[in-house]
Amino acid sequence: MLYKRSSALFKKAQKVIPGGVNSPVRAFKSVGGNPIYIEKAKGAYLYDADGNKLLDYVNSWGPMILGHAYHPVIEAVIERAKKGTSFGMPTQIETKIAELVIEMVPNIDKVRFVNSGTEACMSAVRLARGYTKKDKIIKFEGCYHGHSDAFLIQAGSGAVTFGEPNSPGVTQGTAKDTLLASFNDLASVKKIIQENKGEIACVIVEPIPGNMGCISPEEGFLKGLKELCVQHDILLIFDEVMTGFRQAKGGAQERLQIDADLVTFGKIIGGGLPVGAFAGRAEIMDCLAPEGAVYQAGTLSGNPLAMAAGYTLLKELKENPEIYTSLEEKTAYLETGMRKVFENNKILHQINREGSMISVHFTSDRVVDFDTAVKGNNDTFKKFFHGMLNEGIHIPPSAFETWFITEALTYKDLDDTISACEKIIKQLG
Ligand code: KE4
Repeated sequence: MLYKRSSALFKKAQKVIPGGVNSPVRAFKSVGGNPIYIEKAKGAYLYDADGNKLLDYVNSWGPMILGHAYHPVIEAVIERAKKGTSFGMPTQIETKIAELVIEMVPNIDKVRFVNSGTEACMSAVRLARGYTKKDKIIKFEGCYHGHSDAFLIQAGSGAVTFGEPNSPGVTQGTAKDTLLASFNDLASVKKIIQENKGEIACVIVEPIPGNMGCISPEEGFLKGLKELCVQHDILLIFDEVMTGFRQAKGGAQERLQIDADLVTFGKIIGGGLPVGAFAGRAEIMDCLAPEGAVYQAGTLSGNPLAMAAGYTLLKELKENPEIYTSLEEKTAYLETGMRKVFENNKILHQINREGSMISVHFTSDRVVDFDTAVKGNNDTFKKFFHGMLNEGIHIPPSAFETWFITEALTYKDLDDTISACEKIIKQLG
């Protein structure tokens, strides 16, 4: 594969955009080399600036669950745009998508739309603090909830990619209110609660983390976490920005049969346009302005184009639940195929999978939390990443990311991916 034009475009971008990108993980810092510039995409395929056709396992980091340029979504956006793009006043489409989200997600009464997953998580934490009148929050090492100050305390995703878990610019004043536990380790949560009795507003967690690669919650962990929250009058926030509408139509709450007090969404909910949301039972959500005193706002929140895109995609998912079975089967097929390749070539590996989220780790230890995730051999991952890219397979440019499977993938695409994996692993051997 040639990337001459992408490299030239990247050079040009670096003159006017910090790092040449609008989000760090796109810069390929964790895997080396220059990012690829995408011209267009359709279904499971990307078409880059050098004319390469790439099979996509990033899918805009989750939203493209039914494939790129999904016709009904494109049509909905075109039609909606003809009516104008933004009014700064309420529109019916906002109510329609809110009603649909409430129908799809088991335990929520009300939802507020924002413009990103970061905004959703930041706002949910502020709401939890306002509702409980307590300041401290618990998050888990390696879980990523966006780039709000309170979360950039050993966040996963981009920050881990750069190996600087604490971001400059976050004040000690902020950091002191964010307490760090280890995922899948209830004792670490209990210890923090004991040391901060009566001061903790909420626990925020990715129920199935996707920012350390994909991590499965161990049996009883989330149930135990919920019990601790109930016992100590702490709100449980599920960050479902990745898992929402992906793990099931009702997200991880439905798949894992555990209800959180507040849930955040992003990615799929916007159908590829900038949308985040946070939701919960009315007694909490009604504390938000203008109903209540907890302030939260946004000029483009509930933007009609984004609402139209998100509504159309969610409706497709709700009306075709067999999609989730198909996604599960396709991802399991890919897992089995790659596992066979790694085993046959005696490569130290772990493959983690939950539903249509999957990740590859070059390590002998099971990857169950941040500490075990960082033990992965990043040099091997880099070679794997670039080797797959040269075979036309675009996987996430970081070992600390999950792959996102799209229903647009065919079994031939999956076989091609497994064959590419075999070719690269043999070269690594
Ligand atoms: P955004 O602000 O990027 O829309 O959402 C933040 C966020 C919140 N919660 C979870 C569980 C997330 O995964 C994310 C964002 N995910 C990353 C991928 N690991 C987005 C990619 C990027 O940063 O460019």
